[in-house]
Amino acid sequence: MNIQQTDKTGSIEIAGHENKEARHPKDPSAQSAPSRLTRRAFLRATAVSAAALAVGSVPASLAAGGGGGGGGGTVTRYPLRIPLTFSPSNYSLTAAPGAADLGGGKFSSVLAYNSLFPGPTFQANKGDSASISFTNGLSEATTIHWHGMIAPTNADGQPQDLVAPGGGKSYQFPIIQRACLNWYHPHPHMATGKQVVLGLAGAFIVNDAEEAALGLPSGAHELPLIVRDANFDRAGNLIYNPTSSGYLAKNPMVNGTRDPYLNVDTALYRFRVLNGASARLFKIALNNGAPFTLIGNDGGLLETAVQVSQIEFSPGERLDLLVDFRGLSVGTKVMLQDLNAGWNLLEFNVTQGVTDNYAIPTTLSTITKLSNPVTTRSFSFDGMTRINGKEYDLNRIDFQVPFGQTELWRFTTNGNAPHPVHIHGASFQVQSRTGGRGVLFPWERGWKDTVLLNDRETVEVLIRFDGYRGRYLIHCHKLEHEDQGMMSNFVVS
Ligand SMILES: [Cu+2]
Repeated sequence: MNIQQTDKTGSIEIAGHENKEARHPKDPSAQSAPSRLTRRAFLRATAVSAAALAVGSVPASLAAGGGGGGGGGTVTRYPLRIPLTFSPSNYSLTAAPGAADLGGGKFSSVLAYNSLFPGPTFQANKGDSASISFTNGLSEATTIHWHGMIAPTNADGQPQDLVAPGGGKSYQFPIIQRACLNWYHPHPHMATGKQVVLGLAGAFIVNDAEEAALGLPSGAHELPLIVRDANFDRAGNLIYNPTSSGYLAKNPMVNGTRDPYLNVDTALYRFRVLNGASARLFKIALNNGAPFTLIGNDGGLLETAVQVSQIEFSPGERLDLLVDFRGLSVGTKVMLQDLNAGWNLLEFNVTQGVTDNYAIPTTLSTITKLSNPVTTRSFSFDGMTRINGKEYDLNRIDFQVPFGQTELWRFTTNGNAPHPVHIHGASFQVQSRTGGRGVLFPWERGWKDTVLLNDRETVEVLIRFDGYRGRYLIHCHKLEHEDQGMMSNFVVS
């Protein structure tokens, strides 16, 4: 099969071409995370490379993995990086500038957790505890938000709880939720997009007994796939050059690898997929027309497996997919594609014949439906900067939510979508979508913490906060909208 590389097509023009500063960052202090930056200054100050965020002479360090050649059509492909996996119990994590091989053996400056790009994958069981000792080796403040984890306010990594440059914080929380793929990333107001895009993100997998009993593909047949886009300067360093409407970059990356391939067996694989982009919607499909078997999403397993041939998902959303290579002969190549941009994301090379008779269970889980909401709240995602007419204020609490009661939350927009709506502190169940696409999709069943609100749409969800009392956030997960103020504090009490 002759795969045509298409990653230069379908990309969206970045206005402003602000990356001169990024190539020659003269004044790193000008790039530091300001707490009182205006929106105009946000755009002016954010064209930046990772090198600009070095503290003094923090040495660049080398990311694991990568390198080597690889076959595959007309484009040189590189082995997909598989992030290393660790327990989050008594783990030390440092954010700092580093260097990563994005494929091909050439190192690019990035921001990295423990010199890994993407960051280490955490894996824990329900009932375990996370205890992470964090050190900020950046030249600006940051936090770590555990996206999808139900964590108490003081461990949720909110913008109010900044960790200063050179400082540290202990993030401790019990793992109280069902099995799912979550992730972690910075959440400092007005600097989240920059820090995430320059490299600070990693997967956090929760397992439980219900999932284990299904005997799903595991070991070498279970992999996280963090899909995102990226822009580079002439030297190949990752840069952040957003516009106010979003960072839509010109190159796809999976697990921090450009043009990746993965050698696979004739087996069933489980891929835990995260849209780790700042603003881009991906519409994934396999180029051989085979469907994915969708078994889960943000909040874990669905009730039943469903076959889908295309899935469009937004920043922050996760998918749990089974891909069946069992009927294919050794030598076959299958491409995971993004139909929105016309990109080839990841090439699967079937290289080894094995016997795999695993039968996908028809019933995966039982999900208790939320019902009978006591309150309805409406949230209008206005422009690129406001919710219900207000820009984010760190110190303002916009509403109070009673603990343990089911509410209906309604999301509307008057333009500038997509707005991926994300809520901290609880998962929700999507009830309806009217206007716009007008339907709910199979990957929106079950439990979610991020839902795509697209043009002209109204989306309703049921939500109940039964983890913790305390301050949480609702915000747009297009990181440029979030950084410009499309975020709101509330208190569960
Ligand atoms: Cu938005």
